[in-house]
Amino acid sequence: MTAVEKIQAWEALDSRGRPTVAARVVLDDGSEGVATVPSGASAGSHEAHELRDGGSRYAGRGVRTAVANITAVLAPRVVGLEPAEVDAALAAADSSASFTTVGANAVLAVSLAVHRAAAAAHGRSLARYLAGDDGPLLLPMPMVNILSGGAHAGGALDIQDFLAIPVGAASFAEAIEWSGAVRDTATRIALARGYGQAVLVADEGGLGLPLETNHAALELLIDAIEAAGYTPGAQVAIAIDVAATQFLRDGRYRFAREDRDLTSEQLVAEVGDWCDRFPIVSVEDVLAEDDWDGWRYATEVLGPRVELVGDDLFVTSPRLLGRGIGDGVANSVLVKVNQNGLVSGATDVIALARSAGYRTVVSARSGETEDSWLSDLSVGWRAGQIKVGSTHRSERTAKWNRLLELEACEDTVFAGPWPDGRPVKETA
Ligand code: 2PG
Ligand code: MG
Repeated sequence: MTAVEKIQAWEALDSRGRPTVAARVVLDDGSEGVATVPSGASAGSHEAHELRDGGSRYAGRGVRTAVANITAVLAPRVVGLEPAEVDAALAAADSSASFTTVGANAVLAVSLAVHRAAAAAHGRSLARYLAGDDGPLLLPMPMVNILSGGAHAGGALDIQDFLAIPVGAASFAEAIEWSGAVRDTATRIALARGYGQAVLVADEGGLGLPLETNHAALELLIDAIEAAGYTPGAQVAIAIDVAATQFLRDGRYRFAREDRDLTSEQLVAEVGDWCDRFPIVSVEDVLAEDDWDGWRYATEVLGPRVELVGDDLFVTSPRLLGRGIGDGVANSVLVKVNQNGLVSGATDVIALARSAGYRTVVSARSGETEDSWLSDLSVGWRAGQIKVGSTHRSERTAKWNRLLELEACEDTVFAGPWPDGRPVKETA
C-alpha cells in the first residue's frame, strides 16, 4: 500500500492569463502526480466555490490563499493517507457545502493530483486506473465549438456555443479531422462574407463573429458543414449551448443583438423552431439555472426530440441532479469536475445520471490550461460525449491530442458513429 508523502502547490496561469491553482502530490513509493485546475466565465452560481484573493494582484483574481490552504489546511489531513482515502478527507476538511472556506480550486488540485499519482503507482494511465477494469475503454464523441458568443466572445452572439458533432465518424481521429475541416471552412466563409476584421478567436477557440442573429450563426454553421463536404445531420450534426443564465434580465431572456425579450416559453419555442430547421441534436442550458418551472416545460416540449443538457442547472452536483431526475427535468448532464470540487464527486454524478438513464457530457471550462486530465477522466468514466472547445488554441488541442494518444495506445472503442445521427443510451 502506498500513502501520500508530500504535497506542493503553486499559482499557475490559465488560458485567459488568469491565475489558477496547481498541485503536485508525491507518494511514498516515489510515484507522483501534478494537476492544474480550470475556471469558468459563464459559471453557475451554485457551483463549488472558487477562492480568489481579491485586492490588486491580477485584478483580484490571485489564488495565493487557495494555494496556502493546500499546504496549511489540506496537506496535514491528507499526508499519510492511501490515495483512495483522500477525497473523503478533503470533503471533511471543509464542512461548508461548496468548499467556501478552503476553496474548491484548492481541493480539486489535490484530488486530481492524488488520482494521477495513484495511477502512476499502478503503472497505468489515469484513464485505465479510473475505469477500474481491463475492458475496452470508450472514446467519447467530441462536440466541437465552431462559433462562440456570450461570455466567451464579448457578447458577439447571445447564444454561447455553436458546436459541430461529427456523428457519422467511425473513429475518434476521423471525428477530429471532420471537426477541424468544419472549423476551417467556417473561417473561410466568414472571411468571404466580409468579417475579415472580426474573425476573432474566442476563449474556447471558436470564431467570435458579430452576426446579426443567432439564426444567422446556425446558417453559417450549416454552410460550413456542407462546404466542407459533409451531409448535415447524417455526418455532422449541431449542438448548441444556449447558456441562458447569462442573458436572463428581470425575468426575461434578452437577445441583445436582436433587441428582443423572451419568456421561458418563447425561448423554448424559438429553440424548437431552430430544431425544426437545423439538424440540432443537443441543447445545453436552454433556460437559466433557477428556472425550474421553465425547464420542466422545456423538457416536455424539447426532451423527446433532442438531448437536453443541464450545466448551470445541475453544476455537477448529485443533489441538484437528483432533483432534476425526480422532477423529470432535462435528460443529460454536463460534467465539469471543478463545479463539484472532487474527482469522486463527479464520478458519483456520472453513476447517478446513468442509473436514471441520463446521458453524460464531460466538459472543459472556458479558462483552461495545457493539462489534459479531462480526457483521461472522460475515457475512464466511459462517458459518451466530450466538449472542450474548438480545434484551435493549445489548451483545447491538449485534450484532443490526449484522446488521440489514448486511441493509438490503449485498448479503446469509439462512441460513434451514432445510429441515425442521434446520441445513444449510455451503459456503465
Ligand atoms: C459552458 C462552459 C464551457 P464556462 O458553459 O459549458 O463551454 O463555459 O467554463 O465559461 O462556464
Ligand atoms: Mg454550458
